[in-house]
Amino acid sequence: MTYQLYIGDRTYSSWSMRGWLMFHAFDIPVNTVMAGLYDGTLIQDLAAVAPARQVPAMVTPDGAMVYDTLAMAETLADAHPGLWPSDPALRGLARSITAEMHAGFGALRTDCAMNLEHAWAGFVPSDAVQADIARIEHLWATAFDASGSNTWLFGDYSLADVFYAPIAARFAGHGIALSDPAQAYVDRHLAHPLFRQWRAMGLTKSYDPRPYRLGLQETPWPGPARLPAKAVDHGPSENDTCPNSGKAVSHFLEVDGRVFGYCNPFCRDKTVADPGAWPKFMALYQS
Ligand SMILES: N[C@@H](CCC(=O)N[C@@H](CS)C(=O)NCC(=O)O)C(=O)O
Repeated sequence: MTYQLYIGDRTYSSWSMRGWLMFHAFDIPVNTVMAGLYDGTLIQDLAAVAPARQVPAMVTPDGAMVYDTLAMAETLADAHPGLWPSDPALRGLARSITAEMHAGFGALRTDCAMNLEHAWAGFVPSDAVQADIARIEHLWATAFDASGSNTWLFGDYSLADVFYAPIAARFAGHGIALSDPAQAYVDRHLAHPLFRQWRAMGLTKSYDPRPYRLGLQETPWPGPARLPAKAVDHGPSENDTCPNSGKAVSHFLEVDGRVFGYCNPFCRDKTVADPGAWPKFMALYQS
């Protein structure tokens, strides 16, 4: 038995992103179950983890049900070393700024929904949003000062970074002007392979109507440049077996006039969305 993780739509569910990152960033094996956050089936899809009524939620290998990201983080940290900073003072600070994120920043969360599909041009933060931004920048600067890190908040990627990854997405998606260190931290999240993989999986699903419209101009997502790839109907492909499963290929994509195959549409489509996010694809492409 392994962990079961229930998540909602990847493009929009910032809490689900945290739940997923807290497994994958630390190589904790997990089976993921999609719940219909935007399909009206959320409560019935979460029946196995009642009384949870929001995503994410998880079931531990021992059968314990845990349904809130902070509770999930501490439950995983109890069982797996290395999720929080090892230094007690840094660990206390990391827990504090994580708890503040979990409980706060209501104006930012209300006005700047996470939407990994594209960015907006011309967003003007209200005073309340600006105050949240200033507070977050202050917390990030405090973490960098205390840890001496100029990469992740406390040196190695920790649960604090997990909780601020969707904040980075909200800042990037709304073109929020930041100090250089804060912008570098946002860019680091956008370039992180797991962030890119999460986003690419989200982009395999389309929405009509699309949620969270702001009536502003849409601009391309500001993360690393995407290799131009498109789905194609037919092979033959350079590879006979799927890079992920080893099974025979049946679904195809084209990059730079070269065709590659996968054994199912989801793996093909998430690779089309961002080929560079997937090391096994890039190994094939660069071979
Ligand atoms: N405090 C919760 C918040 C989870 C949350 O708000 N999840 C949203 C999706 S991002 C949700 O399930 N919304 C559906 C609803 O509230 O009915 C946590 O930290 O896990």
